[in-house]
Amino acid sequence: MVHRLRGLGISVHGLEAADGVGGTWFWNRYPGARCDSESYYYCYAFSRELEQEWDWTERYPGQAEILSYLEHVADRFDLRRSFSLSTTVSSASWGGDRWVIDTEGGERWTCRWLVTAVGCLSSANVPDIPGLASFAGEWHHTGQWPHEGVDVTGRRVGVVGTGSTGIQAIPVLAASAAHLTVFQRTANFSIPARNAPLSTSEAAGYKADYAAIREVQQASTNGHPFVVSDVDTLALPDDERRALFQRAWERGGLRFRAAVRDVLTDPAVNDETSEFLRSKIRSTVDDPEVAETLTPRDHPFATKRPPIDTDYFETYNRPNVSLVDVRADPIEAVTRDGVRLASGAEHPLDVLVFATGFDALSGPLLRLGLRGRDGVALADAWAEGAATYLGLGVAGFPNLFTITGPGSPSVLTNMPTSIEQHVEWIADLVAHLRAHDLDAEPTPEAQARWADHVREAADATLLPQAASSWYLGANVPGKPRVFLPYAGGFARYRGMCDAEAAAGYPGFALRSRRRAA
Ligand code: NA7
Repeated sequence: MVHRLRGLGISVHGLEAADGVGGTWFWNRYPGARCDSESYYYCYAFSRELEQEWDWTERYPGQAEILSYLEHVADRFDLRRSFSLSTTVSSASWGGDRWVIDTEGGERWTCRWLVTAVGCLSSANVPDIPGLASFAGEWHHTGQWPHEGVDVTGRRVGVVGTGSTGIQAIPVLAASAAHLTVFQRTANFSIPARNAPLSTSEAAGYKADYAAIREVQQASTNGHPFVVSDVDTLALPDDERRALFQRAWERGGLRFRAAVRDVLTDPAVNDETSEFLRSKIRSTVDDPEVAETLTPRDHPFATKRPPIDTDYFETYNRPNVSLVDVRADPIEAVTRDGVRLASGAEHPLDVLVFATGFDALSGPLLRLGLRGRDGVALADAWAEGAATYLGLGVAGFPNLFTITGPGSPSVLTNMPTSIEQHVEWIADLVAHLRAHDLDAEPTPEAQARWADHVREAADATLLPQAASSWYLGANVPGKPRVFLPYAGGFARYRGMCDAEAAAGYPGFALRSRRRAA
């Protein structure tokens, strides 16, 4: 965004809480942290030179490699001089013709346009468990992992949470801990990632093919360069359907879903797929009771963010790993020595890891302390749940634009693809506002129509069936239940954003600054 606005000759400055660039990949340094998108497309597409000069080393990039890439981008485009690091925004208020931004360090900034790039998964959700302060060992949330690392060698480690993060961290922690106890609330589906080094010829092939790869991404449902299979899975004889699932399983990763048409819209297709994945858990995990506890039965496959893994289910065959079902026997307290369950069972621990996720999508925006027209707080405007127009702006908050905000495809897509689409769109709008000396904010009517459409798009899929999903805000106690990302597909969404711009932004109230002055 900074690079793009600079290119338009607009004075731009970035405020960043961390003391380095990298966002998610700056903070999430837990063991096993790795991207679920493949490296050749989990990257920027705006610079052909950048695409050609950067060499990824693995099929899925690890945290350290993505962080180096982002540092490289910051240097290559000379972006650091436009950022204040270690600068946390404490509040941002619309002052009638500009935003006034205060930081925790006592600085004040003003600007005409405020663009948020706070990420969808940056507000850590640490469960409020009684007694945590009394724990004599060390505890960490995976999204705030110490930079110096945590040596678990020979120690008793507990992990709470089996989402994408827990599923990545558990096998790596188990390899060095004396004992690992996994506290599972909801059993999860997971597909093997099949990570591997990227060969020189594969990498060269991708580089030669980038134009076509980007085209497929732009035309896709979720920003990945996969073409969804047109095979009618249910029409296949049982053995052929199983062979199709097996081939997709062997290929691994998020591509699995592209092999199964209608998996998120047709309950019968989803049932078949879910059952195949359950059979894989049974055939991988030696102890049938442990396998049963690990088997998801309360939500259809992919209605919660579907993790991909390296040896996740295999890890439960290790003698130093135990699984505790905290849905059956909830965590009652953290004690000085470990975790106590409702039944009274005690699990002594030296290190407790919270892989408990985030106050997703709306949480990072609410933490900014935004106040719009008439001093209305975003927290009040969103008391019934996050509401935006196109996920790009909020009624009552003039000249505020939200990169991958709630109501946009964001977390249902390959994030760099969605981020770049928003950056381009916001830059065009800002250029338009500058050229015509206008302020802009979504109209309440456009925002209400969009909320209906976001709900309809989710309801046309099986996604709302996962009752405990963070897509719905269900993971954070007291958070209003609203389906947050836009499930209507990336290409369709991009088309609607383009149409909005081409029509002169009819969903926005555009007010002349001259008249206001
Ligand atoms: P997720 O996907 O929100 O997973 C969090 C996990 O922690 C999930 O298994 C939760 O169970 C569990 N959890 C949360 N709170 C508790 C409490 N209080 N007690 C027990 N268990 C709990 O977060 P991740 O970090 O794994 O992944 C987030 C995204 O980051 C990921 O999808 C990628 O896009 C990157 P639940 O399912 O809610 O019952």
